[in-house]
Amino acid sequence: MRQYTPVNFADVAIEGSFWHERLETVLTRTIPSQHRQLDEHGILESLTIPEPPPPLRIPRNSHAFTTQIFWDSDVGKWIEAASYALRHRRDAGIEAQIDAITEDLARAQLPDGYLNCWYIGREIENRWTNLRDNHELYCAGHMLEGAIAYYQATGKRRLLDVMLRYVDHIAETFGPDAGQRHGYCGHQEIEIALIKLFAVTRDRKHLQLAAYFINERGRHPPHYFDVEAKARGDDPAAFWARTYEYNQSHAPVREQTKVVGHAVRAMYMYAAMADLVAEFDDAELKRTLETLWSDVTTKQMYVTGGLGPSKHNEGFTKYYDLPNDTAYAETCASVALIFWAQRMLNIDLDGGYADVLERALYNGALSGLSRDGEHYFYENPLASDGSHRRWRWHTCPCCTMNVSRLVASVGGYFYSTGPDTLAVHLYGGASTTVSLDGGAVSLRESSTYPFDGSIRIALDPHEAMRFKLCLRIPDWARDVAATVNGEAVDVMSSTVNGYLQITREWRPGDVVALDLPMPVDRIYAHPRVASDSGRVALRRGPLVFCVEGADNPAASVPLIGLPREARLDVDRRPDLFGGIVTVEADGTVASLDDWPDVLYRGEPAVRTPHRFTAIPYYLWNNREPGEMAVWLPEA
Ligand code: FUB
Ligand code: ZN
Repeated sequence: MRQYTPVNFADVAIEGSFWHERLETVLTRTIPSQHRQLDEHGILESLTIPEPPPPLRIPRNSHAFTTQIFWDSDVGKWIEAASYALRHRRDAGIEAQIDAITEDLARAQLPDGYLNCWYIGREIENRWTNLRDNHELYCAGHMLEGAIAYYQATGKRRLLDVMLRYVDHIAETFGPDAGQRHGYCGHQEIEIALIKLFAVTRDRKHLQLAAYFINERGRHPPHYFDVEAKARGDDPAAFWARTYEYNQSHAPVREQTKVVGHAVRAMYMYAAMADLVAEFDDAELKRTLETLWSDVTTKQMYVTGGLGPSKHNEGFTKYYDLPNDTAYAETCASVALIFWAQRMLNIDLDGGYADVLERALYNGALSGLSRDGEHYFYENPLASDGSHRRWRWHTCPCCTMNVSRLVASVGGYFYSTGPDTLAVHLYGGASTTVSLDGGAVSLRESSTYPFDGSIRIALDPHEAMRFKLCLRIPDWARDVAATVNGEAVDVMSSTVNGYLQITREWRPGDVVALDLPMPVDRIYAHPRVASDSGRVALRRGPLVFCVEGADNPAASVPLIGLPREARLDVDRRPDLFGGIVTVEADGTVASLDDWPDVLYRGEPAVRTPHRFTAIPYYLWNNREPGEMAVWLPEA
C-alpha cells in the first residue's frame, strides 16, 4: 500500500545553511557531549552489571518508579544518533565507544539471549513481570534501533547479532501460542524497531512479531496488564495512571478513535501502525490512523506541533485543552509525531501530513535543542515567566537523543520516490541522486529556506527522461509561482493533494524555480481553545514566532499586545544566531502607570504604542533567561 519510499538521509547532502549548521552542531558537539553525559551519570557503567549493584542514582518516585529502569534505551538511542553521525563521516573515536558498549552488552547477555541491564543487574527473577511500567521491550526496541543503525553505518554486525539473539528470545517469549506470554509493552517502541529489523533481515518473523504486539494490544478480557499485575500480587486497580488509556491499551488499536494518554507512546504506536498499513496493505488500519490523525491535528495539537498539554500523564487531556505556560509538549512527542507523519505521507503522498511534519520539525521538535547543541528542553511551553530554562542533562534524558537522532538524519525527510515520481517534501538546500524506473536523476535544491521561499531546483537525469516531479506546496503558502526553464507553470491547476505535479521529459540542466512568498501571517486558534482566546500568534513560512524578553527589554512580555491592524515588518538579522529573520511589529504595551494598587477596576489598562521584536520560537532561551510568549493579546 505504501507507494512512496523516503530517500535515505545518507543519500541526501545537506548544503543549505540552516540545516547544515544544526547538523554540524549535532555531529561535533551534541553526540560527543551526550556520550560524556551517559558516562558521567553512570549509565554506561550500568551496562557492565556492577556487582554489587550501586545505589540508585535516580531515587524512586511516589509510585516506587525510577527512570533509571530504562537507561538501556538512552544508550540505544545514543548509538542510533551516533551511527547516523557516522554516516556523515566515519569517526574512529565514536566507533570505539560503540564497540566498547557492544562488548559490555555481549558480556551482560544471558545464555538464553535475554538482555536488559537493569533486570540482569538488579532483579533478574522479576524479568517480564511488569510490562506495563518497566519498559523492558521499550529498551529492547531502542537498543535494536541503535544496533541496526550501527550495522548500516559501518557494516559491523556484532551488536546486531547480539540484538538478534535477544529478539529471538523475545519472539519465543511473546506470541499467541500456549506457553507464550500474550503481552506487549506499556511503552510502545519495539514495534517500530522490529519493522526496521525486518527491512534489514527480510525475516517475516520480525514483522509478524511487530504485528502481534500491535494487534494484541488492548484485547481483553482479561487485560494483559491486569493478568500480570495479579500474578505479581498487585491490585490492577491500583495502577497509578488509573486508566489504560495512558498507554493506549484501553481498547484494541483498530477500535481507537481518539488520541489519548501518554503522547510519545501514542505517536510511536501510530508510527508502527502506519508501517504495518504499508507492509500488509491494511486498509482498515489505515482508516483507523486517518481518524486518529484528524483527531489529534484538529483538536489537540499546539501551533508549534507540540503534543500533550499535561505533565500528569505526559500527554493528552481533553479537546482544545492547550494551555501555554504549563504546556508539557515534550520534545520526544513532536519528534515522534514527525515519525508518524512521515510514514503516513509515504503511503499516498498527501501534503497534509508533510505540513504537520514540517510544523513539528521547525518548531516543537527543534526547540528541544539549544543553539550550542549541549542544552535541551524536555517541555516546550508556549509562554514562560522566565523560569523555564534549558538544562544540560535530565533524570529522564529521553528527549536529548531523540532530537539528536532526528537532526542527524534530517536529510531523510526531504525526498521520496514512487512509481515514476520524485517528490520533494522539504526545502532548505539539499541534493540527492535517486533511481527511478528510467534511470538515475540528480537533484540539487538551493534556497535559504526557512527564511526565504525562493527555491531553485536543478535536475540532472543521466539522459532525457520522463517522470513526475512533485513539489510540496505548504499549507501556509499563497500566491505561489513556479517556472520550468523560465516558463511559467500553472500552479493552481497542477497542484494535487498539496503537491505541484510536473510531468514531462526532463533533460540534464533543467531548472525549476518555485517561489513561496513568506509574508508574516497572523494565526488564530479555534474559539474553544480558551488559552488563546483574544490572542494572535505570528508565523512566517514554516516558522512560528515568539516574543522574548532578550529582544524586548523595555517591556514585560505578558504586557505586550498586537492590535489587529498593526504593521508587521520582516528584518534580516545577520548579527543574530548566525543570521535569522525577525518580525518587527507596531505593537502596544499595557501601561501600569495609571493602574492603582488594586487587582480589579472598571476600565481596562491604557495601552501605549510599543514596537517589538519576535524571533523564531525554536530559538528561544538561548540567551539570558527571560519571559516569552507565542500567543499575544490582540490589543
Ligand atoms: O518513558 C520513557 C520516556 O520517558 C517517555 O517516552 C517520555 O515521555 C519519558 O517519560
Ligand atoms: Zn522525551
